[in-house]
Amino acid sequence: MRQSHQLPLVGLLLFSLIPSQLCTICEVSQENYSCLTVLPLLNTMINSKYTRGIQAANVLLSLRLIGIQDQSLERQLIQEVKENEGKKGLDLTSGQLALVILALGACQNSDETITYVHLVGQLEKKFQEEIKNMVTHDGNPLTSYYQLSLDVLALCLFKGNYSITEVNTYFTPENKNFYFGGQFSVDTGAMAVLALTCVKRSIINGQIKASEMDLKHINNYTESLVKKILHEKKENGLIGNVFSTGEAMQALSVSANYYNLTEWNCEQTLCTVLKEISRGSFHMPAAAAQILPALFGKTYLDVNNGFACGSGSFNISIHEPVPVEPNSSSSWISVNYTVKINEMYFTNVTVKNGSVFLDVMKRAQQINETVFCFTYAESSWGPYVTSVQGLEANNNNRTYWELLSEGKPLSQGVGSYVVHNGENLEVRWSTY
Ligand code: CBY
Repeated sequence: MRQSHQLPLVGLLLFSLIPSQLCTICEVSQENYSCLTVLPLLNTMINSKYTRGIQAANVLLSLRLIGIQDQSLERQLIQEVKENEGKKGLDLTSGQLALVILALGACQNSDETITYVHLVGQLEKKFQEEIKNMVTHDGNPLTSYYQLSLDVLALCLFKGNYSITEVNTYFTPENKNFYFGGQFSVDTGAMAVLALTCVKRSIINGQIKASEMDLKHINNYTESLVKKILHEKKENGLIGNVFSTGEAMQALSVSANYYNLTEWNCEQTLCTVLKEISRGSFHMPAAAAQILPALFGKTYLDVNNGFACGSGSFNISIHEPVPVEPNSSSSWISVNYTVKINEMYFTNVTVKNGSVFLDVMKRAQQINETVFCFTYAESSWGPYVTSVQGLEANNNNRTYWELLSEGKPLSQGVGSYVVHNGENLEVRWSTY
């Protein structure tokens, strides 16, 4: 318990001391450096209000991969799964269930994984429901291709049934589900590369039967997705944006034979990521969980590879929430807020300095309930806006409420994006 209060301070102190030679290898070495980089991330992952219930799966998976045990988190997740099973059918999305399977099965011996075998059967059904939805709704899954990739990955790693023909039909890199508004989604592509690599390995080692043609397709898809991922590499080394980089690193590390090693400077990417960690960019547990494995050279493909899992040298149990510092400055700022459907609905609101997008939406709603009313759901990335003026986002139609500032899409959600004085904010009814 006492540890929890020390973590932020120790993390902060050590952080300012990160030596520059950290950037000379493409992995932070566990013996020498892990505490320097990882403490702030661990603190975020374990102490956040978002590491609750099913959202703990992503965190647990990453912790296990790097060899950290957290029994309290494990108990919490198992409890959540049991409660969910009590309800009629599992109330989880396919990708959430896949993450639960990956998390509970990660780095365990085979006896322990047997306990969760029935979950794999449920995932098979959920994966089929995704496919069925695509057939009936113009190729749109119930959720996203990010989740379908997680499904294939979990089914592949934990010996579930899936059809190679379906994988080959749906995972063509030109499929619209790899794109949002015409932009290639690095997160989605990276997860698909991990899934396809697992499938490829299963074919090669004879675990699953497939024709030579199937294997050729999988190779071609992987190669093309890897190209698209590398195409999104920025000058500073990030791939896509700061939040997709961790998973892109995992994808590139399992697919090194599909690109020329001069095409990606892993050390540069790692170095920029370390800087971003010190700037606090990974303050959401989902963000921390998605970057952590790559820092240790681990990938989700290592979950059932006992040797590759972390050595388990840490054993922590810290569950004191970090007290949120009250906003010391009580100054106020004014921002412009627009809801755009076909028409524009505009207001100017005054909020406390340091407020996030969600505060602006709440304030606008107080001003005019009819025009600015909205609903949101909690996700592992924080609140996700589901409706404005009663108009609901719908995956079957690829519609959603897009967040913008000065006309440009934001790369953070309503709960994290801190607004500035005089800023022009917008929620826009969009298709992806
Ligand atoms: N998780 C999922 O299925 C999510 C997959 C994901 C590709 C995800 C990003 C990547 C990840 N690493 O987790 C994703 N987002 C998807 C699929 C979507 C679509 C959701 C609907 C669907 N079909 O499932 C959609 C509608 C295209 C979408 N994301 C919208 C948004 C905006 C949300 C606005 C709102 N209504 O609240 C927003 C804010 C973009 C915008 N400007 O409007 C957005 N996403 C962002 C910024 C993000 C990043 C979050 C970063 C952060 N710090 O908050 C993201 C990591 C993520 C979550 N989206 Co989407 C991408 C990134 O920037 N790298 C499955 C589950 C089991 O884990």
